[in-house]
Amino acid sequence: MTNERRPNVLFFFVDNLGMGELGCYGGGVLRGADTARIDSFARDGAQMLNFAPESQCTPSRSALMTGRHAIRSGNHSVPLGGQPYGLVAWERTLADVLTDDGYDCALYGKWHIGASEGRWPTDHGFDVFYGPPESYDQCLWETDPWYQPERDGVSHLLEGFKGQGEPTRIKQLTYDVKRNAGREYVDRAKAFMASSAEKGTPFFVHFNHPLMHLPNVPSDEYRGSSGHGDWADCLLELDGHFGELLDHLDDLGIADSTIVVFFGDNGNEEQLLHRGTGGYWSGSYFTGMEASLRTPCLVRYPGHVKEGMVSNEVVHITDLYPTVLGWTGSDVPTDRIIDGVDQREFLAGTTDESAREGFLFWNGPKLFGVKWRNFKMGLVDQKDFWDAPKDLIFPRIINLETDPQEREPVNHRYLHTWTLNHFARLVAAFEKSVQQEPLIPMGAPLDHVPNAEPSAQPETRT
Ligand SMILES: [Ca+2]
Repeated sequence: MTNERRPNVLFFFVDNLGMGELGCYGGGVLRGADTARIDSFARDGAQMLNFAPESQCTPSRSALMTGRHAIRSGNHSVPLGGQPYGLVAWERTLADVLTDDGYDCALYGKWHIGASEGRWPTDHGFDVFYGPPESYDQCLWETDPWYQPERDGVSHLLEGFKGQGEPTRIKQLTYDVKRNAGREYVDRAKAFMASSAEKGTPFFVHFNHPLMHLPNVPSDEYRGSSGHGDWADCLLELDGHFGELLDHLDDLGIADSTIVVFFGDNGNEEQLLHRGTGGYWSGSYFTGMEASLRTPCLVRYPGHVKEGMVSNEVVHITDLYPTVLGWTGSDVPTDRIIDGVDQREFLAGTTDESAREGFLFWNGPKLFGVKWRNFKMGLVDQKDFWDAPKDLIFPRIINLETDPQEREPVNHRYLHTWTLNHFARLVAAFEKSVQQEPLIPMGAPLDHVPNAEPSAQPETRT
């Protein structure tokens, strides 16, 4: 495929976006913020009601970039306290593949799947990276009376370029820098898209907004904009920044040739001062509850995605990998397990059914359950982030159509135990795939290749 025919790709990836925040998902004015631009965008393409991220920031980002469950890549948990982590060199990210097909690739905002030599975004296909190495909570350090920067370390916003080694420290990641980082990312993304469009080179812009990750405090630009407090101001900021990027595509005359995906990386934040909402669904991120297993996802690609489509079919974040690479005319790697399935026909409206029936879900290294159509098999009881997980003596089967709040341990009228056949089938398929390609352990060396070390397979607790 020649570059003239290849579409651009813009991901607008929102941190910790609960299902109850946006107007098109039953939030909006109920949250004090009319998210009119996002809601209007939803009607221009496909709106997913059952789009599954993974349950934490790092695993979701790993799954999105590789098309593989994070457990396969050793990125199943958010890294804590400087332990080695991240993608091994063997992994092929979306940007690795698109770079080989002539794309300009940029990442703005959080990466969170490697902060050491060989694991930066600029080592995995991105020409440009501007963002923090890890998580935004580090911007709160400087507000903490017990923090001493010379003793405890300092987090920075970084800028990196492909082929130039370690990214450069631009400035300390302070509370005010975090608040206004979205503005910086928008300006940089607009300049990058304009430059590529002018050259006639297709681009992949992976835009990671710093909202709705704590601290959820609006930028100078949006402070007081809603009249309903910080949270609503933040929602208006998201809406405004997304609208600004859409307007930019229009101004460049490339809206029709650009795949735009607006989506979250996981469910709603739970920490008290920055608590989000899963809306219709119960629970928080870092759990196996539906609020953790769903996040908004809107896809627009004129002529390829059905306008006005709204669906409760199961779609998984790994599906974006083969789907986007299908649209860009790129080859999906065949030398490794890819969990994502191609959803192009489903999104085009050619069929009403998703290309997948369900998926396994983990929290950290532990299998928490399996979803299959409107049913869920839970293996662990844990509602919110800080609740202690409890192993269940018998799998809990939930029919999400009759018990969306997941209040009953079992449907006493029907029991639904026949669904265990389907759950067992999905688990068996995963276990078979692990025999074919061992899981990469967390913290594996950069040059680790899974098939070369079959004995390296960690416990999967399945
Ligand atoms: Ca997140």
